[in-house]
Amino acid sequence: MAQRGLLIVVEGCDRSGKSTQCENLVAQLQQSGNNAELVKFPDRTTQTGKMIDSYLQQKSDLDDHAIHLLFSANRWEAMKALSEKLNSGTTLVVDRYAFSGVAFSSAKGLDLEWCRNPDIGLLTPDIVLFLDLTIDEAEKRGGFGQERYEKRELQIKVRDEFAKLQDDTWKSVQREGSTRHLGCH
Ligand code: DGP
Ligand code: NA
Ligand code: NA
Repeated sequence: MAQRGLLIVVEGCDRSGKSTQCENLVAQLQQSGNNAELVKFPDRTTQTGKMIDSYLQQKSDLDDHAIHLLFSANRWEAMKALSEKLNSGTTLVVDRYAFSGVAFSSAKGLDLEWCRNPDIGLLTPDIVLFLDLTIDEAEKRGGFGQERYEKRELQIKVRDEFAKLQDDTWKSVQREGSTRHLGCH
């Protein structure tokens, strides 16, 4: 049987450079002979993903709790396929995961523990890479886009919520210009 792949989660605020770093990491893993694939949440292609996409583009409105549960469902529906890939030896680099779920919803004012519950039982990451960047730096890198959460005040709160979530599996990667440490191990 193949050795199980690693579940590597990459988290950060919007404009932290996550997408590029995820692509680089997958390419590096592949070049060094590993089976590796990129996974992105939310997956906007599924039924739940289409509702999430519409909400993020502000084409529809949803109760904060309801959208929180949709984001979680969007992860749950992928678990079987991801589990099979890991078991067959593929390492997965995951662009956003349950930490984003908790950080964004609790930044909007929902109770942190309530936010954690729906994601309990998802595959546990082997490592979480947190790309830290101050919101000032994020804005300098081209500014935020037009989506619902891409606003300075909310992003500042999201970064504070992420700081509450870190544990031993986290490695905080200080992006250029980031001054505040979220716990380097
Ligand atoms: P992205 O496609 O990575 O740009 O993510 C879309 C936006 O949704 C971004 O502002 C982060 C936010 N987001 C990602 N996952 C979740 C989640 O599970 N819950 C909430 N509330 N927001 C999320
Ligand atoms: Na975004
Ligand atoms: Na939400």
